[in-house]
Amino acid sequence: QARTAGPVRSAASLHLRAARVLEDNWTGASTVPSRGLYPHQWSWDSAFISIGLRHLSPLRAQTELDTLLGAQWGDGRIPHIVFNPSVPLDAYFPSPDFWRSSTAGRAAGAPRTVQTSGIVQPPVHALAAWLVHLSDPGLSRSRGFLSRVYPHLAAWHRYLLHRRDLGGGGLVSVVHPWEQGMDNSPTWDEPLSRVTPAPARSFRRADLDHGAAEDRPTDLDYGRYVRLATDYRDGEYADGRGEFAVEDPAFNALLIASEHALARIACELGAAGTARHTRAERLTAALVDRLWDPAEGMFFCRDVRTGDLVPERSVAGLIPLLLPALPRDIAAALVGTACGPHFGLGDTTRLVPSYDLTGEAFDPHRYWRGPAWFNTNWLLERGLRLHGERGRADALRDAALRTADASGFAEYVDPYTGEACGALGFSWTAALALDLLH
Ligand code: 9YW
Repeated sequence: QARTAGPVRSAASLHLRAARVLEDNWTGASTVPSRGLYPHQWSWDSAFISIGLRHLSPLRAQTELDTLLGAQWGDGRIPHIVFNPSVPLDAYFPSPDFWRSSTAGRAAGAPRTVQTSGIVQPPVHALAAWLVHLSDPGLSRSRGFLSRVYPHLAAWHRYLLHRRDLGGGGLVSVVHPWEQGMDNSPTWDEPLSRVTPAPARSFRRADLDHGAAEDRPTDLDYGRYVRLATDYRDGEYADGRGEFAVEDPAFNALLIASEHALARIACELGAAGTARHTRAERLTAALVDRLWDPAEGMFFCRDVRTGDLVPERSVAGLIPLLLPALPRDIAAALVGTACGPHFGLGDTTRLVPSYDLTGEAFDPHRYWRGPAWFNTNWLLERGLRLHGERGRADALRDAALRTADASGFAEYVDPYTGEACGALGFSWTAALALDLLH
């Protein structure tokens, strides 16, 4: 892919610093998102991390994904956390004794030897596996990487498409805000308001030991997260019963992008990929049909329990720009919205914020309620490039590289100033910066 040389002053030193972050966060078989705050393996983090690791060590990138897939459940779900048994229980909440995967998850086929959570995260994995393969096809073939991961990834997509089509329109629903990955996005405020929070004294938040309370979700949010997860666990992780079910455009777009990647993987393995490409196109049509709002020029979440679209503008509603089969007029409208007053791309913001700059709930420092994140900006950079917006893609790439570097590879940043928020030395920030450098 041709890219103009970036104006980052020293690409070599940025490369070294990003590599050091990933080195420090490597545990021997996988990478923690952040040493203090998130001391286990997270699902979509690992996918993004492997996309950067492939530029340092394709072998380590393969291992990252192999380790995650080793914790897959019998029903095909890839858990959002794989717990490291040597980390003390109180280092992260909710810990393995909360999820109780090996007992409560038995019916759903949770592994016996490793402890995991019971919810999922966005399916970036097949896309990551394909990109990891491309970084060193010789090594990948000699180690049978794609033939090993393919059945796991196919089962993962099957789980989502068959067990999680809770709205009946062909799209996948998330059953917890943590599943979509943007934990406290204002999008969840309305659907979460119906959930009775677990009492604050019934759990202890470990995140506040590491992050500033004003940058993190509130206690009320946490009470509701805990209630939803407890109910899911107590129902033995069976799908379709919970109070919370939402079709999210980013989660579904990532599934579709990964389905296209799985088609390429099938071809590489000597099978036909056509059926998967066709399915990805059908899913793209369903996404447009169910979640596109032509008047607003972006995608919205659908609350499956009420049937209504949730009228909050989140960066999740721009992520479908990633899709190759998106109609041209929709891609153009998304670019217009990204560059308009709500997200300020190329205008008022350095990086695309996680939430509407003009929204009532906007807060430039609070987690997914305004700050800019590097994974979403990486996805948008790809989408812009895919749809021929090379100038904008180059500018966004340069801004992401500068901001990643200047912020010490922060977890998220103030979208206007680039000021670091959350943890520093955050793995996917370093990994995706490495990918943008190459
Ligand atoms: C938490 C690890 C995870 C990310 C999520 C992010 C946060 C975990 O951290 O959730 O305890 O709040 O929201 O997307 O995968 O980096």
